Amino acid sequence: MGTFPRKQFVAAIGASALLAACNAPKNDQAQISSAEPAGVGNAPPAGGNADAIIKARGLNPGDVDAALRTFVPPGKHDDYVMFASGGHSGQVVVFGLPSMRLLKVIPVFTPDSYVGWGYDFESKATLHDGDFKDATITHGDTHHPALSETDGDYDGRFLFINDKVNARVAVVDLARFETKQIVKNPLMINTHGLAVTPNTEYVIETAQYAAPLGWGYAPLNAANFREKYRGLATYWKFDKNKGVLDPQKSFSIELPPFFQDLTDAGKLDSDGWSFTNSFNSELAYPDNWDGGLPPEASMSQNAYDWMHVINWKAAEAFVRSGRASTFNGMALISIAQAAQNGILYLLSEAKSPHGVDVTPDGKFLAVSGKLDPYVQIYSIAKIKTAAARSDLKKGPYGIRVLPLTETRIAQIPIGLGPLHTQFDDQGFGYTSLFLDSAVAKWKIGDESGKGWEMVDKTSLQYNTGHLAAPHGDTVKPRGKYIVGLNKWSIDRFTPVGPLFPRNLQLVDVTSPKMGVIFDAPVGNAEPHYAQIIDASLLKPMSVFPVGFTPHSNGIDPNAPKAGKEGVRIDGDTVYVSMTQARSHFTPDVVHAKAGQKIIWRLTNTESTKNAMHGFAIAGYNVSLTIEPGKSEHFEFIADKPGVFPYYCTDFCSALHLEMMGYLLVAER
Ligand code: K7E
Ligand code: CUA
Repeated sequence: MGTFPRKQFVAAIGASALLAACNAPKNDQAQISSAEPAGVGNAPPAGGNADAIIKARGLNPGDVDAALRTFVPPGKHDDYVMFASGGHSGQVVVFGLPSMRLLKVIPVFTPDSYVGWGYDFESKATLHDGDFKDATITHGDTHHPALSETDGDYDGRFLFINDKVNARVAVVDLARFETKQIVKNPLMINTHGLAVTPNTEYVIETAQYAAPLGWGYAPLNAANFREKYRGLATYWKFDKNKGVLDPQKSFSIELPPFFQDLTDAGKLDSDGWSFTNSFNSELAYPDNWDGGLPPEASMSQNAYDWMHVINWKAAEAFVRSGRASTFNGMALISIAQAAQNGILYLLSEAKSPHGVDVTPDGKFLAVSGKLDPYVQIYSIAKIKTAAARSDLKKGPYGIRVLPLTETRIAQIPIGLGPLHTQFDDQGFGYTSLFLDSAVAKWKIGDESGKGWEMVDKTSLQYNTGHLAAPHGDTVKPRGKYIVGLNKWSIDRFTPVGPLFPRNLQLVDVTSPKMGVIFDAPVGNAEPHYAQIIDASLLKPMSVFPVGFTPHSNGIDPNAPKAGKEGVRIDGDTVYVSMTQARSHFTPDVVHAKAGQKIIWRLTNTESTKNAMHGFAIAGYNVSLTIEPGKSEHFEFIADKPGVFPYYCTDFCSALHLEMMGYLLVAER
């Protein structure tokens, strides 16, 4: 093009459509309302004939009913948004309800070359914050998403998610739908449960497989397992203003080496308490190798396991009084301290428990044991009354035991393999049945133990894990739907090879009889748990102010600015200050010499909604998607001489293919 001005070039080729596509007006978001997008394809087909379609497609009236309940017309938005864990993909997957449309995948513990997560300097640093000792971990096993709460209800501001395998917790900022922070638990190797307190004072992370605290070593034998292996509950303090977990103000409670599992926080009447179940009251460990039982047999011999009942407000006061010790930089309350100061109690629960869920009024606990066909109901008022008694018997590790007979008020027979419970707005609980592959609906009764009964049951396919309901674990459940997060899909979908999709099933609960109304295959790892929020509570940004960096959640003073771009060489470092906008990079050529370090800053200067641009370069492992306004930076050593095209990876305009440039790395 030589010196031919770009504007004249566009005019010269003369296609007004092309021009419009290349230089779309900066204010086009004003022309497109978010609720009613303009454009073609939004009108229903003319002359639709429902009867003919029903006949031609072989549908029955139930199919049509289900279709109408889930159908969200093109261009219309869903009422609810579901955040599902991405299992061992290390991600969070976002769906709209009731359409079950996939809206977004948020990378958390795993690098992602679409979003550019783990490729730019800032997100790499966030991933490094989750390092284990010196090892950078690039996978995660996400289990339990937990939305931030205000007054016991989701507030739409943050999402927390844990990594079971590496005991990490991440904060996703819902202003950006982007991971903001990752913390590694300094005491535990792995964890499982995650829950928030009603005003997000704390994010509670509980252990799974016992190990020496502080990532230590102790040979595996009965004595060591009893004395040196430990469980844990960590209360991560959340700083709501900064939107980050504050390890300095967080604390942990040492627990016996029972394998802690799910946790729920008390609310309303039971605020200040948390409940963590566990399996392996046997204190068994894997010794099949040495002639003993395999772990699954040795860990399920006892008829009962132990629930940990924790008064976290008492624990917080204990830490503030300065009596806790510190281990690996975190305040730690020992088992003895917790047992002697009204912080920790044990309570029997049916064997191999999984779910522990507090009812919306904060008055009752629903506990399910996988090997027990009941939902066990406990009164939290009775738990608190029992905890205040001075004559409680001591159980394992000197921890006082709350009497089962005084606290458990009902047992609802529901079927095989009960796991997890959610609630609706009509006074019902819904519990998944893993072995029955079903969901059971039961009525919430009263304190005297009356009125707790199953009212309905419907089959799901297959092996349901968690259930999710709109605001289903808050003080204000919204009802309407239950989503079954199923493990297997077996015969539900067109075959796609031996790795089958998981199947999420949407269940309508507005009628007395529940029914499956939609199957949503997920081509991703097992989505263990999900939370569903009223979409109107989410207020994400749609464009960033130009120069925005997530690192400081504000304008980066070093962000490249339009008109001020350039390449500066200082010693052996090349500083690139680059902008991108439809349909060019400025500058479009970067020179370096082999071995020089390149510090490359890139701002997308667009302010138009959705006008993202990609950036990828051959040979140097960089891939980014930069949203309008955002500034990112990455660094590498230009150790390979050669000619390296870089280009925009997002088809952003009619001249997208031309949106490219060269990095020229000369031999020394
Ligand atoms: Cu049941 Cu990790 Cu909640 Cu899986 S967990 S199902
Ligand atoms: Cu920018 Cu394609």
